[in-house]
This record gives sequence, C-alpha cells and structure tokens, in this order.
Amino acid sequence: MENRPPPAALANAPTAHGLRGDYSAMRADWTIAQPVGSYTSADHALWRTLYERQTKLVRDYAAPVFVKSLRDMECADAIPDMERLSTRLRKATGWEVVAVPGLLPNEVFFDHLANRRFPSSWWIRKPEELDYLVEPDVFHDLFGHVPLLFDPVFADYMQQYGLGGPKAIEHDAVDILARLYWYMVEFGLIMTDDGVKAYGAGMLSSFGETQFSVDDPAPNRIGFDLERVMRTRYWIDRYQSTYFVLPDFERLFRDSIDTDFGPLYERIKGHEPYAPDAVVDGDRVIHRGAAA
Ligand code: HBI
Ligand code: FE
Repeated sequence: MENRPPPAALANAPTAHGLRGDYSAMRADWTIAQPVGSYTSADHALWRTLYERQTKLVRDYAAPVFVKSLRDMECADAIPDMERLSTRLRKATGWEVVAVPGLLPNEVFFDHLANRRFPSSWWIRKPEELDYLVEPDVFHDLFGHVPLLFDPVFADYMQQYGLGGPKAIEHDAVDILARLYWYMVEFGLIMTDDGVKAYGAGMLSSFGETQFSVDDPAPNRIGFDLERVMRTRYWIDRYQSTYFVLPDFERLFRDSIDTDFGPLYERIKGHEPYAPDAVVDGDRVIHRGAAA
C-alpha cells in the first residue's frame, strides 16, 4: 500500500471544499479495501433511512430495470459489502464495484470504467447531509449507479464511456464528455410503455429530484441527441433545468460506438455551449418547461 497525498489533479475538483476521503492509504489504482468493519450502527441506520425513502419513490418514478435490479441486490438492511455485491454483478454483466476514498482524477476514473470496475466511495454522508451532499457517498454510488450496471446494454455503454476518456483528455474536452455523463448517467430519463421514467443515479438517489425530473412542469424534457447533450451546460448545485429522454439504452450505446468523438469535440469547441434551460431549433421537445 503506497502512501500518497491527495492528488493535485483533484484540487480543482467539483468539490471545491476539498475532499473528504482519506487518500493516504490507497493501492496503486486508487482503490482501498472497503472498511466494512468501520461502519457504525448509525451509519447502517442512515443507509436504511435513505434506502426506505427512495424505494417509496422508485416504484412510481424509476425505469423498470432499476426497480428489478435494486430488488435483486437485496441491500435494504445495511451498507452493502462491495465484494459480495460484485460477485452478483460479475455474473450479470462482468462489472465489479471497487471501494475508493472519493472523487478520482479523470484518467483514473476513466480507466476503472474501461475495465468494468465501478469506483464507489466507501463512506456514508452525515445525517445533516440527508438531502444534499457535494461529493458522491456510498449511497449515491451503490444505490444510484449499481442497479443500472445489471443492464447489459447500459453496462456496455459505461465501459465505452471509460474507453473514450483518453481521447477526451487528448482533445482537452473532458468537460464536454462530462456533460454526457452528467445528463445521461447521472440525470437520464427513458421512455417506457408507462411514460417517461428516471434511470439516472443523481435523481434516483435524491429525494426531491426523483419526482421533479419525471413529472414537475418546471424543467424541459427533450429527446436525446448526442451532440445536443454535449453542447449543453449543466447545474451542479440545483435541480436540472433540462432532462434528456432516451428511447432505450441501445440508442445511447449505438450513438457512442458510431461516433468519431475527435471531430465532434472540435466542432463543439467552436460553438458557445447552450444554457442549461435552453430550448433550441431541432430539439424534439417532449415537455417545454414552465420555467423555460
Ligand atoms: N470519481 N469516484 C469518482 N466518481 C465519479 O463519478 C467521478 C470521479 N472522477 C471524475 C468524474 N466522476 C467526472 O468528472 C468524469 O466523468 C469526467
Ligand atoms: Fe454519480
């Protein structure tokens, strides 16, 4: 176990307040052994509170694959053991969950995803952070992100996202690629036989944003278009003003595979980004936001 200082690369991380995790005892790949023994009964009780609150919403607002995968994860009672969870996940899609101290430098994060390893913070938020925390905690990562990794097509997409990281770094376009992750992994909506449903980790781990994203009249809901998403700025400190809606996960995966991102980055860099609440010519508007 090498001892390493918190990475300078993270100094300007989205979490301007500085990072919470202990980055001093990590493996070379920035993972740590999940300190399962260190969780207190209060930590597990907080997990149950968050889990029970969100599962009341999931029935009505979440995509069916999220509901089914969450049930199969059987993690209602306590903060899951990531190794046990990985044993199930590997059988489904070859992914595993690895414990990390918190936010990672982009290239490290991309490399884990490229190898079907989802890096999850190991620590849980404080009770006073029930509704908002700046850096992803174990609830956001395991409850929010892992269920979708049981879907074979979305699991393939997440690996593609990681594989595409180095080209974004090469084009100095990580901020453009990150919009795709933000809108389609953290805050994505999908059309189902039962209407628009949420699948994004950011909204499904948030008590207020789950309902807001699916049926509040305020935000725009616009049909997914890869370039449109990658041109659109997003909020990191409030509910989104626009959500993009997939017809299915295949569309996200196919468009990613079929696109040469190099020229796309250069084209996008030549234009002003769209504001988070913009509705532009060519948009397939499913719902025009009341606030727009
Ligand atoms: N690190 N642990 C962790 N989790 C993330 O979601 C994450 C990250 N580092 C970088 C990052 N996300 C995004 O900035 C990239 O998708 C661009
Ligand atoms: Fe996340």
